[in-house]
Amino acid sequence: MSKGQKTAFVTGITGQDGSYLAEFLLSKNYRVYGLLRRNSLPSFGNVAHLRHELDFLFGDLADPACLSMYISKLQPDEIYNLGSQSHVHESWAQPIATADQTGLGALRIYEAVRNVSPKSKVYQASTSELFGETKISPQNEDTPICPANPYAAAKALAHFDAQVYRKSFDLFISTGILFNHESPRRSPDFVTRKISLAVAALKLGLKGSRIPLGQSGRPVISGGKLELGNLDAKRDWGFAGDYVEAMWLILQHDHPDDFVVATGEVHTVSELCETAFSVVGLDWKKHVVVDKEWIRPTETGPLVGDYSKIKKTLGWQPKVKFQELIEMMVRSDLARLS
Ligand code: GDR
Repeated sequence: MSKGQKTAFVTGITGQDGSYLAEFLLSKNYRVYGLLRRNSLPSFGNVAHLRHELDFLFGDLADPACLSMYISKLQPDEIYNLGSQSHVHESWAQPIATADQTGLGALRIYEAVRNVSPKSKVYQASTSELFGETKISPQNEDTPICPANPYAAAKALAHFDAQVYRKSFDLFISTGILFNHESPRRSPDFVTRKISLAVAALKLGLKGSRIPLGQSGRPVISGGKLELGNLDAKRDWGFAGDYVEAMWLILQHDHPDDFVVATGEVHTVSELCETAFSVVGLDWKKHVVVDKEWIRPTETGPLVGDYSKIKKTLGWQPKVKFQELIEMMVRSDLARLS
């Protein structure tokens, strides 16, 4: 390790955010250690292209002993806790695993930091889902936290404990309350990527086994139709590549705090469909049907963030706009599937 080089320990490194953050930190000359769950075959997910530049450590957010061992050994300057069961819909099917990974996983990191590396700064990935069915719009750092699904309840534990540990033990634990953030690396379990893959498959006229798999491992189109849930849901969609810079800035601040990271723009799922289909000149209404299976027991939102605090304090603002983001995703899937 070169003199003065900073070290970062990242959980969730193989995910969308982990991969953009790893690229960002490497560009700033960090030594980056990523926690990787052991599989029978190595699986590097979104960081396969960086596997020679990153240091991987086999472990699990479920295991406090391994977290403590790594954090004690590395004494990392910065820890980014991005690992979680991050799918809202799935959290009703896996409420206990979600609480364990998403809620207790964060607490295990805070405990390890408190006990063996109190100088490490911690970034905790909080979420707009904390605001649940709020009537306040836009939401900011003072909007009441009111979870409406098991995922958000687990994230609320992690969020509140970040504040509790910060105050009780004088630790540098900050949170970024990130609104939806997407990219071509997004898993097809999430609505933006499910749509961009379906649009590309429809435009290219893919049939049978050439149709890519989407949510829950099912083909993204069936009988020429894209099956979606709530088309009226309202979200604030930004670009993941912009948001990882916010994570880093949050840890460069002179004290730990909570920051909303968002674009301040709200769109419905219908508008998202319209935008994505229009990139390839198709009429979304001819291809989208509602399937009750994807409708959630409770819906959150309208979720739209007020990012004025991070703009004023850290000078961060989003660069990629909604239209550009969706176009980027559709074009990337067209190229990938062609
Ligand atoms: P979200 O993202 O739950 O907001 O959480 P997702 O893309 O899953 O849903 C966004 C909205 O689209 C509606 N929707 C559908 N969603 C999916 N996945 N599939 C569908 O077919 C579909 N049809 C309509 C949903 O009801 C919802 O309103 C994401 C995750 O990344 C979280 O981990 C993160 O914390 C938040 O964003 C901020």
